[in-house]
Amino acid sequence: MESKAQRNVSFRGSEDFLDIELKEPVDHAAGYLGVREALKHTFKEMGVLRSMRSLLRMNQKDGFDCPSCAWPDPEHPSPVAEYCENGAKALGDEATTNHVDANFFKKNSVEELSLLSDYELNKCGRLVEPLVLRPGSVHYEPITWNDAFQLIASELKKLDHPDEAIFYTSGRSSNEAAFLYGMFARALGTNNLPDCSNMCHESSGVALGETLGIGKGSTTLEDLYEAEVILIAGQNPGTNHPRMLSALEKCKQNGGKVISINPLEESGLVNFKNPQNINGWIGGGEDMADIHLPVNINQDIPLVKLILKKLIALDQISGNVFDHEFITTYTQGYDALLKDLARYKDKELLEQTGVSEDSIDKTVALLANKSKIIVCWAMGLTQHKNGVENIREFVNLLLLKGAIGKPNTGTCPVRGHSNVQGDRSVGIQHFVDKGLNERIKNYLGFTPPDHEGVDVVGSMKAMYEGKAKIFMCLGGNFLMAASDTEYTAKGIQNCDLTVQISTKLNRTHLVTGKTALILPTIGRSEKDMKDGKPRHFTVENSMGRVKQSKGILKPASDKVMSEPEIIANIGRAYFGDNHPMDWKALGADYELIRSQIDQVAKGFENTEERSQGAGYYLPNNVRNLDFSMLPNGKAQITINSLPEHTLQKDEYMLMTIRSHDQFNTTIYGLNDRYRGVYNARRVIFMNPEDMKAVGLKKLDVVDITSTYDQTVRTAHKFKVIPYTIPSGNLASYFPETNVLVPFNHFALRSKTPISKSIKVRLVKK
Ligand SMILES: Nc1nc2c(c(=O)[nH]1)N[C@H]1C(S)=C(S)[C@@H](COP(=O)(O)OP(=O)(O)OC[C@H]3O[C@@H](n4cnc5c(=O)[nH]c(N)nc54)[C@H](O)[C@@H]3O)O[C@H]1N2
Ligand SMILES: Nc1nc2c(c(=O)[nH]1)N[C@H]1C(S)=C(S)[C@@H](COP(=O)(O)OP(=O)(O)OC[C@H]3O[C@@H](n4cnc5c(=O)[nH]c(N)nc54)[C@H](O)[C@@H]3O)O[C@H]1N2
Ligand code: SF4
Ligand SMILES: [Mo]
Repeated sequence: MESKAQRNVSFRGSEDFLDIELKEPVDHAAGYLGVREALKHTFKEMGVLRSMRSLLRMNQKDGFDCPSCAWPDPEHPSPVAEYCENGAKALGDEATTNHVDANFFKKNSVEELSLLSDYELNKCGRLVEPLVLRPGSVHYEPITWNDAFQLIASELKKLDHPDEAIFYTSGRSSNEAAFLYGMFARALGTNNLPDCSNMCHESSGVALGETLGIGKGSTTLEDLYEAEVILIAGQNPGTNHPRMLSALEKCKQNGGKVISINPLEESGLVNFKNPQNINGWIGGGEDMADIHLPVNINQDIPLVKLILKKLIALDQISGNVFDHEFITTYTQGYDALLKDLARYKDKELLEQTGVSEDSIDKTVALLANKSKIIVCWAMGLTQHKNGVENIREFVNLLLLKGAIGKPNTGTCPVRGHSNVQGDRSVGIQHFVDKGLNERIKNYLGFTPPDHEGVDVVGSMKAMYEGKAKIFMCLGGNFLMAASDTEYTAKGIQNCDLTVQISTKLNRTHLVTGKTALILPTIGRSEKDMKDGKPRHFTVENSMGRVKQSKGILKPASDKVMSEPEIIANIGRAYFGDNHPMDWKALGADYELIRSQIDQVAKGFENTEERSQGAGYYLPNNVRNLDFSMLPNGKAQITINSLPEHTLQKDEYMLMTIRSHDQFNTTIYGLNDRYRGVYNARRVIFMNPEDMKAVGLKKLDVVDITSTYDQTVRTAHKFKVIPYTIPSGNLASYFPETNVLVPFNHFALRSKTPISKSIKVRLVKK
């Protein structure tokens, strides 16, 4: 069912070109330039004094957790600076002194604002008071908090079924807020709890759950320091997890080797200057990757298969390349895997990878002799049709080498948002967990629904088909993050009510349901006061450690409210004061929320005390080599087929990636320093030989089209940039290219959209 846009809003914003400038990509990450860039941005956004004061408290024991990525802090943080360039940018972005208030919306209609680019929208600043967009109106206007809560409650009461409401979460929320949110949805009667991780590491969760019995990674930060080999597949740490480079540096100083598996030679992996030590300021820096394997997009499975085949051949001679005792004791499926691998021809696998045999042989020689191996990965593995299989194939490698559950070994899915892992741990999930439901019944006193809810892809479809009427978002920018932007926009516009609990203005505030609410919230870096006392909340990092975070800055305005309080108020407005969950008390007292988390969420215990200081690790069965929850009580070696990768003669494989100047849909700036691109985002990176073959020249303008199920989708006007990328592969930025990702093509089982392998054509303008 298609619906007419109720307001004349743009889904994409400005598509104009600015004065693009190209330079050589930088050959090293961080160092002096990184720090200078970060401080420049942060000073401009939030002033010098506030910046210095808050940066010193970021990632420190009595301070606040960096709002950017989920990379863990060391147990003993450096007292001077425990942050990176992008952490500082995230802080500056959140704590900006630019504000958007009711007056701003009085002057600017949503139709006018929608013509701005995502970069310009974010620059407008912090949302500082609750606002409502009434049916038919094009201007947001002020609303009191109480009226906003009553409006939500009355709309929810009109629903025929609780499944007509959808509750999205982005991974920046605290454990406390996410817990209340998840329990509110369940108390209402729905598991419609889509989450940004559905678009992110869901493939990792599924693959690791199937093979190792837990959807999380098994390594700790300290494990990386003394690993012998770290493989980094489909991840760009120099931009997205910059402090990971310090851990890699430590590993290398201890004699470890780093192998990068990536179609691109990403900056931080080539050369890294650590701004925290003197060599990093003035010296030549470290060469991070000892071996770089420039694999074709989505050809990691053939690559790992070939590595395994070569290791098997060596093992058959020496008998000690694989850990046979480990394989017999802890795994099942070894013989079946050997049999399956024998079906493949080395030469065909090699051709598919696009990598030189010499560098694969070097990798094999390195892996053959080592046992302390860690695999790190991110979106380059998860966002493909075969995302789950990609990860299972790397797990095979680890299991054969016995590199699981022992010190300095294991799986390291590097998470995105700072608390995306915690949100899932405290109950943001659309599927039914019987154990969780039992505990909710026993400890919280209500019966949660026992039917599955919708994930991100399911939400898009439900809204498009008019099956969902209320769409609420705890953070994030659903419209620009989800695939198939125009489809998603139509879906959102079908809703009666959309509610955004947010810090910064974004396009999901402009493309809305008939009625829309903006509920502005306190940021990570800001003080959360109650009765004159500051409150803290808890987060879980990428390696499963739970710790406290306490903001230090004055909130953006006295009209913003904390996330837990907003949710508790909605709970109270809907359920009143006679509900088994005491919403009023929960909104006021986070300690009470934490005690409920301890009772209901798996592995949490005595959080109030244990989350102090460096915090505590949640239980992880892999670290104890306990696979009792899996078939025959063993870790599963799996058989994974080769990815489907047929391209028509004029087609290319496109990956949608992040620039150095963005956090997901939040565009901090228009430069991608590490890739040498300045003042532009509508660019497409292309192999120079491929350009020559089709007569394209540097900075030529093309439309990018994708055709799936006879539907042609177009991303308009991109400038071509010659770049070191394997032939047949293209790269472009997300979210500008999300219009190309079909809503109904996603990873099998995890349903993560195929954002890293889109078949496209280029049409010269
Ligand atoms: N500064 C900053 N930090 C961030 C974010 C941000 O936007 N900005 N986002 C956060 C979030 S939510 C996430 S999920 C993470 C994302 O962190 P990343 O996953 O590092 O982010 P992407 O830019 O999507 O990069 C994917 C990498 O995979 C490579 N790649 C793509 N396809 C393939 C493939 O088929 N095989 C292999 N081997 N490699 C491939 C790309 O070249 C690229 O280097 O970062 C988090 N941290
Ligand atoms: N094509 C393509 N699409 C992708 C990806 C890709 O690589 N390619 N990556 C996917 C991935 S990995 C992810 S995680 C998603 C990201 O999807 P989302 O999490 O939905 O998007 P973000 O851009 O992180 O959300 C930014 C907004 O969050 C709000 N916000 C920021 N901080 C806070 C806070 O503390 N509290 C609250 N309540 N709100 C806050 C601000 O209003 C800001 O505008 O995108 C996915 N989409
Ligand atoms: S690595 Fe990630 S968490 Fe650490 S300071 Fe940088 S952006 Fe923040
Ligand atoms: Mo993510």
